[in-house]
Amino acid sequence: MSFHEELLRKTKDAEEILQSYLPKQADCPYQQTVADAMSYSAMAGGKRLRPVLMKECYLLFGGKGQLVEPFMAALEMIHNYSLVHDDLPAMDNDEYRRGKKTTWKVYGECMAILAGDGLLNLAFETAAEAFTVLEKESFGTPEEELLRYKAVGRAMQILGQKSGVYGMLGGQTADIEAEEKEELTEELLLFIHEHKTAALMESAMMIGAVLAGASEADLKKLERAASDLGIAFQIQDDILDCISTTEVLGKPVGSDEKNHKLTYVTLHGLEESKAQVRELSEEAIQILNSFPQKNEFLIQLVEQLVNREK
Ligand code: GRG
Repeated sequence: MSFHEELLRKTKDAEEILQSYLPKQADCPYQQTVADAMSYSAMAGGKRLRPVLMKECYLLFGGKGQLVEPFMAALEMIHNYSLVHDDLPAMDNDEYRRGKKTTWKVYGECMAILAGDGLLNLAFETAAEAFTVLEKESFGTPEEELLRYKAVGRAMQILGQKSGVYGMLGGQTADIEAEEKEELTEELLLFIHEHKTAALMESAMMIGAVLAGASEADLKKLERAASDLGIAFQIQDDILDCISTTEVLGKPVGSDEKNHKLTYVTLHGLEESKAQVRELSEEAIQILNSFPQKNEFLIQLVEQLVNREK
């Protein structure tokens, strides 16, 4: 099977797992509209990159069975909540995402706010389902079982930390306030990329590893690789905003320039930005290759992400 066929299969698997945890019609007698808005945004396409990355890190550290699945769905819910809220008139005021109307354009602002809140809450309810998996699957001796319970607790901590005030939400705050600033320093730009974008990649890769039983030392290394990957991914996003087309990206291009937004590209130019993407992705791959365990698909995925065209 080629890399692209394998990626397609893994993306589809991640999507099916996500769908299985979305609200059920029978459970939503008077809240069907918000449940529909949640499903609309979660199932509107998307690369499903974070759950796929999580599963590959789970496999890298020898993870087996379904323990990782509730967390794959949970992280994708958090990612989708952030996009729903980011598109709102009070934030980026965007009408299109992934080639479709944004959630607030279809369901109105109130429902879009509630749909984002709903996805964020459902994410933690879903992650807690990992405890149900633990009750059903056998993970060896009582001591090994206890370690798995602890790992699920640690994974929930990472999930909250990397998406909240110390992670993505913190990055979004700094990004919004940076729009009012005359000058954007390199330090602030890095803080924004590291928190707004890289934190969820770190969450994905660290949770996959921790659930498979990786040590704290390995988690630290993986956090660095994911940070490199996340920053490279964001710089590539800024590059694509300059050089791609609306048809390819499924959203307006040139928005950074239109909104007078300072990015790595406006700060350093296209060529240096491309070189930085290469350098960061090489470091991420070097870290991944330093583990005794190997996952060739994961390495190819990292290469593909930073060279992506949409
Ligand atoms: C509202 C708390 C809060 C945060 C919003 C995610 C975000 C923060 C803003 C969206 C805009 C943006 C450029 C974020 C940087 C991360 C990024 C490139 C997100 C898009 O991720 P993809 O390309 O999206 O994986 P798909 O559509 O493939 O799921």
